[in-house]
Amino acid sequence: MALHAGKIMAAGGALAAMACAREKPARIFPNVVIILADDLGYGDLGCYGARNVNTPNVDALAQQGMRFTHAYATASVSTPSRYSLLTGEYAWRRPDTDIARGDAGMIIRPGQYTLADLFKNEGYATAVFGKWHLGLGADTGKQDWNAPLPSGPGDIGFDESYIMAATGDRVPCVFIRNGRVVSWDPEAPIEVSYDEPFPGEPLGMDHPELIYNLLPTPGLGHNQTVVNGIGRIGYMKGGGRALWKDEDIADSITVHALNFIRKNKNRPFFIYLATNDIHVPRFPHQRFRGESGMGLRGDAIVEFDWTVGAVMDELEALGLAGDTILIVTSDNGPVIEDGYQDMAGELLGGHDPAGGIRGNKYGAYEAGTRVPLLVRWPGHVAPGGRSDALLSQIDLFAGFASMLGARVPDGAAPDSRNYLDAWLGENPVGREYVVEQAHNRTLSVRTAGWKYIEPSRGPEEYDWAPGSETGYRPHPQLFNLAEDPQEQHNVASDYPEMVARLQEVLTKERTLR
Ligand code: NG6
Ligand code: CA
Repeated sequence: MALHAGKIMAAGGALAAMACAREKPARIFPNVVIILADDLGYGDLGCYGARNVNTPNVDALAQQGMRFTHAYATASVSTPSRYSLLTGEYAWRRPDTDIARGDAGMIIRPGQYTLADLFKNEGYATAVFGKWHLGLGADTGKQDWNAPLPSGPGDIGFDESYIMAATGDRVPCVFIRNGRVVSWDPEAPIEVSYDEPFPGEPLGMDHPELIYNLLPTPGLGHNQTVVNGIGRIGYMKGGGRALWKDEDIADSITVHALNFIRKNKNRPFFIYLATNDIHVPRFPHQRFRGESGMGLRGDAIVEFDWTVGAVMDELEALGLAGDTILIVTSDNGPVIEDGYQDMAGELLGGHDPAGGIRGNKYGAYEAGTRVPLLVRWPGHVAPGGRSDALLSQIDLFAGFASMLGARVPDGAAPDSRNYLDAWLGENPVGREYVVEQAHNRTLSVRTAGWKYIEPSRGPEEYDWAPGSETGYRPHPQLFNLAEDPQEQHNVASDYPEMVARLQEVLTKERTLR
């Protein structure tokens, strides 16, 4: 194993001294870049069988690294998925980790030990760019967006942040850099509410003439405040020149990440690059329009691929590719109709965003949480390989802690397990099981051969996500994935012992601690 000696020296005497003091010569400090797509499905990339869209950069990454076929996000929606990735704790252990409003207070508490803390404490420069969706400030709805926010990513281990507070379809529609609104406009102070509209401020529902870029789907919200000719969830006043232009979001996130890489090229860095692509509103830059033949959703995939390529090129240009673990994955599965009239379904042309498995974002079936996942680390991860090991994103924490030889505080990352060998392609098995969470907190367990979905009350389809299935049933569901990879035949009554065993796994996980 090549020691990242240059990085150790450059990171400062303290780090080098620490490494010596602990007499652990095998400690290595590669850069780590996690590129997390939003709502990118298991089948949405060329190297996972996508049709009608080319993703040459991600496909090249697959050629240079390992492509995983059974890697899982922890939840089938964003906030709990990201919470678990960054904290190593199942989001369902806490009541306040569901899809967050744009004015949510900090969900990860400043005192919590995060993946960013882990790297920071080992001497890394740490940063987050892009979609946050984990709350800012102390209290929901109480932020003053015109002043430095009292708490944010900087309080949970990120040296630098350049983020969207929540999602592209939620106010406030501004970027926040290190706790301050970027290009804050004194002429247009910002107010945000998720309770009451601001008197005198026009809303999309009453003023369709303001919506000139992307129409909301009737009945599916996204018709409150209008920004950049697109209706949003939530009420916002002001913003002026600080308001984002959706078509520039990918560029602005990517350029900040590239600058950070350049600035920190001589010391180890950890980057959590959470793209806005391919979440709604899908509104990629003009140069990507028409590139996919699938309309805006496909073009957003092309834009995502461009971001990945830009990072790869920068690492290459700086001679850092060999010293960097680059991971590309997604926060949850795909969705077609998610509230805007972007023709995503009509233009699929035979493309299957779920890549042949059942389900979607929000739901409990496989495609809700089984996501593309690629790992490149030249010299450590064999190029061009495929692994069927069971992986969960919740294990990034323990895996990296082990790689760094780092001690984490008692109680930190309680659900994260060290499967670094599987992540690096050395262990073909990985986890014995993964636990997956659907939007209404229904839990599933997936083993190598079986999938169990616990009984739950909830609609088979949310009326606000037509065409997506939840997988919720009032009775237990068991699928023999070896014979029935598409989860078509519930065999729970044929295998009561397997049902009991997997339910027991969930009961045990729930009662831990
Ligand atoms: C839903 C939104 C959807 C999306 C989702 C969160 C409606 C009708 N739908 O409530 O558009 O924003 O929340 O997606 O409002 S996630 O990927 O961030 O979890
Ligand atoms: Ca998402």
